[in-house]
Amino acid sequence: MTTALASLGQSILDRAAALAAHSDMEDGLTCAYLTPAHRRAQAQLVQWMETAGMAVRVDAIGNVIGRYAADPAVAAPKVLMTGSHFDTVRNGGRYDGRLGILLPIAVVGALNAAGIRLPYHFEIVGFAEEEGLRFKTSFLASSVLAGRFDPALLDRADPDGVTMREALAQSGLPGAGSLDALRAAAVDPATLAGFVEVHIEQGPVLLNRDLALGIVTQIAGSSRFQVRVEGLASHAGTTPMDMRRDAAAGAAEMILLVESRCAHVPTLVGTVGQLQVPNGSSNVIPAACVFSMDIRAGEDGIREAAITDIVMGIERIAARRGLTATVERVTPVNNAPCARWLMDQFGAVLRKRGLEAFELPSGAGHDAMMMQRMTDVAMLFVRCGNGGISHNPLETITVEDAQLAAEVFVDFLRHFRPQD
Ligand code: HGY
Ligand code: MN
Ligand code: MN
Repeated sequence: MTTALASLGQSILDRAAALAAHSDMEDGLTCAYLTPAHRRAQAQLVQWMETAGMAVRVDAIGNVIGRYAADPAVAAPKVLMTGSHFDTVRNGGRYDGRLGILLPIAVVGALNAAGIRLPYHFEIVGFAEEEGLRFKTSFLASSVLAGRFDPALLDRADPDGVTMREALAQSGLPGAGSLDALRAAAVDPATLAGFVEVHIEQGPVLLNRDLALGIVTQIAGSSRFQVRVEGLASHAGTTPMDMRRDAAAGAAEMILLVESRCAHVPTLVGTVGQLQVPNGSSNVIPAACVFSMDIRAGEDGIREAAITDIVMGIERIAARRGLTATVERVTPVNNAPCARWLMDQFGAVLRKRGLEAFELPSGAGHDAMMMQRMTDVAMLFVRCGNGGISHNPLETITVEDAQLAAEVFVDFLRHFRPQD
């Protein structure tokens, strides 16, 4: 086993680099749902899982699911699931999501090479879509697995006007986007022993504490919105300042409201990451402005209170400026606590190695949030270098941390016992 474990860290980093070569853009990594690059990444994962010794299937939404079958001597084995997403944000990092697929594949390869079977089926899921880049549908892939797919999403269009229904129909995926196939892809929770996700931390907490690994206590809930502000187009040179109904100026005031409302409450954060003046011209007062809004907090009540205040504030600003504002809630996901019994099994493994079993909450969203709706979950965070930056090409981990995380994950799997 020791030989098989020797260079897992390097192989994980090498594969992350190889997977990042499949990109929608030439100079950086963008892998949006069901693009040609996304399909190539998916095919690569199938191949790596098969090589590692897994039986692989691709489901109706495009998830790649590899099974490392249980020791045949075990009667009625349950399934322990792991995984994360292989889609990315625009110009993102190569470890966000992908680490949680590549690390367990490397681990299964090592177990298989050493002839070690586990007393449960171990499944790795490469989730096809978590980031929401193409259809503004974050957690799409895990929602299908968790039996929570929203059929209304099939009519949602990407920026080129292609609906998800059309994209799935042309995808070659099983079921071609039929609702029956998407519903049938749900996993029966009774078969599961739990879900664990390895993920890069995407923040500076572990780095600042000089720790390679951490155990997640809970994942902060998040709500995303699209806000459309409408005003009146008129001449930039002739319309007096007090006669304008400027949608962009109104949006600017609304964005500052998001910032100020979220600024002084612990764990509460608010972000406007997209902002457009559709069909704008430099010499025309903006008739419309569209922006995204992402609000998160460690407690659902804190997030909901902030949302209420912000939406009321947006309406007040619009009314004062003679504008209209429409606020559409895109994806609400509640706070997801991790299961103490699973966290404790990670903690025991870390302590046995003489490492601190440090616990921290996650401010970023993860597939584990959706899986937590159907089974108990836990997450292992791996230190993020470069000051903890993520959703950025500068995102990085070290080969030593990847190696340690893989070894800890092996220990976890070999000691894992389902809850009675
Ligand atoms: O936005 C998030 O938290 C996640 O990385 N999709
Ligand atoms: Mn991400
Ligand atoms: Mn992620």
